[in-house]
Order: sequence, then structure tokens, then C-alpha cells
Amino acid sequence: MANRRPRVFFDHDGGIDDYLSLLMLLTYDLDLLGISVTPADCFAEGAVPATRRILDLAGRNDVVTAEATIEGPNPFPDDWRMDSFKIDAFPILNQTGVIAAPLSDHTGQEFLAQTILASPEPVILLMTGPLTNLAWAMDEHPAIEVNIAELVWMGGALEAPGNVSEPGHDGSAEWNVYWDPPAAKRVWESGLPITMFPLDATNTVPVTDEFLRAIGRQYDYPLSQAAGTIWALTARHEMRTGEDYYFWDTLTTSYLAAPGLCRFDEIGCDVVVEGPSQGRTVPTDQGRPVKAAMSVDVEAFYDHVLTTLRR
Ligand code: AGV
Ligand code: CA
Repeated sequence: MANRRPRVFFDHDGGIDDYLSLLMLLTYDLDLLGISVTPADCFAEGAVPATRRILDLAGRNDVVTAEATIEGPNPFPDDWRMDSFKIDAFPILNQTGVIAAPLSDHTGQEFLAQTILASPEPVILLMTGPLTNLAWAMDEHPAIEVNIAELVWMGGALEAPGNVSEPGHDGSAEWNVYWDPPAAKRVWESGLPITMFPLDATNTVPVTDEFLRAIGRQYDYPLSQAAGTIWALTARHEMRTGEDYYFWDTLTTSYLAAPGLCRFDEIGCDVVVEGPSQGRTVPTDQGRPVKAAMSVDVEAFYDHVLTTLRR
């Protein structure tokens, strides 16, 4: 019998919910082939060891992590990127002072390409940050495209307003596109099947005080303890960053185990690469077809997260 577990490569960008996505992913019934860390919503010096420490905590030091080195044109605020150092310093992740989960000799972008090329079966590529490494990999190693079964991506804002509020920008873009608009455009020009989780869907699932209390009540489970501590960093997020914290990347990740939690539309979509709307994803009939999550079974999703972390 062939091994039917999905083969997944994870590219994340070290934001708070990127680590929570990793914790969830590690509980799912799939083969995690490797991880690349994009230096976008993080500093790689914090995010790479934090990722490896989480792998150690979960008993998964068979998974290799690699540090990607390409930077997009529109940097994230340093204050947000600093959260990666806080998570890397959490006592629960620093009990021994050694990290067992391996670090690749390759750059993250090369590791992503080589891992996908080497896979005997097509890979699901889960990306919870900018599309930079995929765009690079498709230019440098065009053969990877046929070995990617599906791109599952947190990014974009279709009917919903964007979440970028930077000088000179009109606010219509979501950050993962805005960090590197040409990368998104490059991926759009490919033939890859794209399943995206734009703000239209993620706006319906904020991290609420009620959710944090529910996680607190299941602190006997080590995974809930680690996740709850990470989530606590999102407290009063709007006072720091001007917006609430959402289950952006975690909703996207849940698709790999519970694809029925969202309702999807097949739509045409374009990416704006320059000017005041750069990074905007525009729905248009002439655009490139994508499958976009547009609404969520909200209570079922919160339940899914809580159940997933009871271990
Ligand atoms: O736009 C959402 C993406 C997700 O991948 N990230 C955070 C999630 O990891 C960027 C982002 C947008 N607004 C933010 C973000 C905020 N207020 N704080 C931190 N990151
Ligand atoms: Ca992210």
C-alpha cells in the first residue's frame, strides 16, 4: 500500500501565530518534510531557534529547519519582529540550553526547492508569510512547479480592507502580500493551484479573551500550556499595533486537517505590484483563478483549535 499521508512543506515568517500554526501542524496526521523561515514578521536570529526549540518540545527533532535570506521591499515594523526573540526566550523552550532539531546548511529558499524536488510524490506547500521563497524557487528551479500539489497560503484581502497602515499606502493590502508584491505576482503567473485565506475569512476569527480563558482551563496539557503562553503575547494587541490579533495563520493551517471549516469561492484575482495600492489582491473576472476562503464556521473552528491542543 502506498503511503497516503499528505506530504507537507511549511514556510513561515516567525510571527506569533506562525509558531501556533507549527504546534497545530505537528499534531496532524501528515508528513512534515521541512520548514523554512522567512525573515518578514520576525528576526531570523530569533525565529529560527524558536522554531527548532518548538520542534524539540514536541519531540519532533526529526524535522529540519532552514533560514531563508531574501528580504522583501517593504519591511515589517521592528516592534512586531521583536516578538520572535521573546518566544525564543520562553522558559518552557529553554530547559536545557541545547537545541536538537537540526538546522539545514542550505538557505531556506534552496531547502524549500530541494525538498520539493526530491519528494517522490507532490507536496502541499503551506505558507503563512510572504511568497518570496516560492517565487525565488520557481525562477531558479522551474521543475518544482509540477511537484507542488497545492499552495495553501495565508494572505490577501479581497472584499475586505487591507491591514497595512504605512505612510504612502492606501491601506488596501494585506501584509504578507505587501512585504513582497512582486513575489505574489510571480506565483500568480504560475499554474499552481492556490488556496488562499484572505482577511475576508480571518477577520471573522479574532483571538478573544474567552478563547484565552478556554486555553487556560486546559493548561494540564503541555501543548495548551506552550500555545497559551505564546497567545498571551497578543493581549491588548490593538494598543500596540492598531489592530486586534486574529487566527490568521492558524485558520490557514487548520485546512490541512479540517478542510470543511471554511466556505470557499473560486474567483479571479490580480495582484497590484506598485504604487499606493501595492500588495492589493483585486477580485476581477479577468484575473487568475484562485480558491479563496470567504467565511468560517466560527464556533467549530475555535473547537478545532482547543481540541487539537489537548495533548
Ligand atoms: O497579515 C497577517 C499576517 C499573518 O501571517 N501577519 C501576522 C500573521 O502571522 C502580519 C501582520 C498583520 N498585522 C499584524 C501582523 C499585527 N498587527 N501584528 C503582527 N503581525
Ligand atoms: Ca505569518
